[in-house]
Amino acid sequence: MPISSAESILQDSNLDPQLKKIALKVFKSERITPTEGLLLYEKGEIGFVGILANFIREKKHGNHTFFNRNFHIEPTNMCVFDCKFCSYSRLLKQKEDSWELSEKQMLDIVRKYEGEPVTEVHIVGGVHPKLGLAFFAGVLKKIKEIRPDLHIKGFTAVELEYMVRKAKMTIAEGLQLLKDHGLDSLPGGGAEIFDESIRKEICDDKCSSEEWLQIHETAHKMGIPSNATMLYGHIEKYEHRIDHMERLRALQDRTGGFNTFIPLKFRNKDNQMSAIAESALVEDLRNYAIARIYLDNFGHIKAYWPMIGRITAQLSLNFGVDDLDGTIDDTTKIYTMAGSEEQNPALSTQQLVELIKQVERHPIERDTLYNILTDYKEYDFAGQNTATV
Ligand code: V47
Ligand code: SF4
Repeated sequence: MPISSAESILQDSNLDPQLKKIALKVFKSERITPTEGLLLYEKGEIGFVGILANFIREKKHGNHTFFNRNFHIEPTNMCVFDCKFCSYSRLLKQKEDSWELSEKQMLDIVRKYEGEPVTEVHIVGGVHPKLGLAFFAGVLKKIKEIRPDLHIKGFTAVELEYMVRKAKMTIAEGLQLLKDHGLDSLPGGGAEIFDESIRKEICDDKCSSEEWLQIHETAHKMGIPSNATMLYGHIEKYEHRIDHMERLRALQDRTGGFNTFIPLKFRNKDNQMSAIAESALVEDLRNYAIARIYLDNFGHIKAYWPMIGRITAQLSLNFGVDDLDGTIDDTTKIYTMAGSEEQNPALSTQQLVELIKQVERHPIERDTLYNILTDYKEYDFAGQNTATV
């Protein structure tokens, strides 16, 4: 960020003194408190929080904007749980449109990418009453036989808690089994909002906040890194978002095992919370920014472009976001069914790179663990690469 933006904040005599104090802390790389986080939500205008978040983002990553080449496998949309915000689950609701992939169908998806430079498969779906731990361990092993180079990011804490409980194992035993069969990291889903009273309203029957945090802590201690999400823009209040991020920040202090934080904007199509209006773009950008400011110990903030759309994704890069997930194809349905901007999310690497360059950021292909694979600043798609790392 140009120094002048930071200076202009500090020299602004009309700025609320409490906000100025927060700005000073941010410029000195000091951690803000929960009360200060709440103040940012309540009083921090978009331009103000944007300058602070961009300062942190550029201090950590300069202009680099990360993405990876991944694909999704969604084994099923049948789910034993009944989250009120979910437009996807089909077991407890109507049964039409339901699917359940066989092992062969999942492996065929992996084979489809033979010879393609994808580096990650993201496996996540509904919590099926019968597809259990042993089944999925077998699938992971076979995926690795086909593509030993592929990083498997699979199963939310919600899926894990259910399958491990059904297998009568401890979380550590279940995770070890999956790790031995090829699981490399956990996605961030299922976190929703940790506040117990809100969780009770929106997803009462699935794993508790405490269980979600414990599963991630156990995974981190076993050398399995993970992501964290927050579902926002429904019935929660700002204080619940701060409480959510506070619990994540505390866990990250203990383990350092989170790769990235992904705010997920509630989408209201075809679910039991459809009467709730979706959050405005300004709120989405403020939320990215405040997350970047609050989660000082998280390396990365991800905007999941298939859900928020390409234009908001571009804007988010000035509000603390440094990662746009990947060049996923149209195999992910959880958001398209909930009314996301992108009805058939697919972007080629070239399109994603151009999207990032259009807003004068520097595209970097990463692997799941944020190792740099290719620098696209000077990349020539028609000829050869002129600047690989
Ligand atoms: O936990 C469900 C969310 C999550 C809706 O780790 C909804 O890289 C908005 O976790 N409106 C699953 N959100 C997806 C997920 C994820 C996505 C992308 C990247 C990663 C990662 C993880 O989807 C659920 C829930 O919070 N969700 N319904 C909805 N109506
Ligand atoms: Fe099931 Fe996940 Fe939908 Fe909840 S959000 S009903 S756990 S698929």
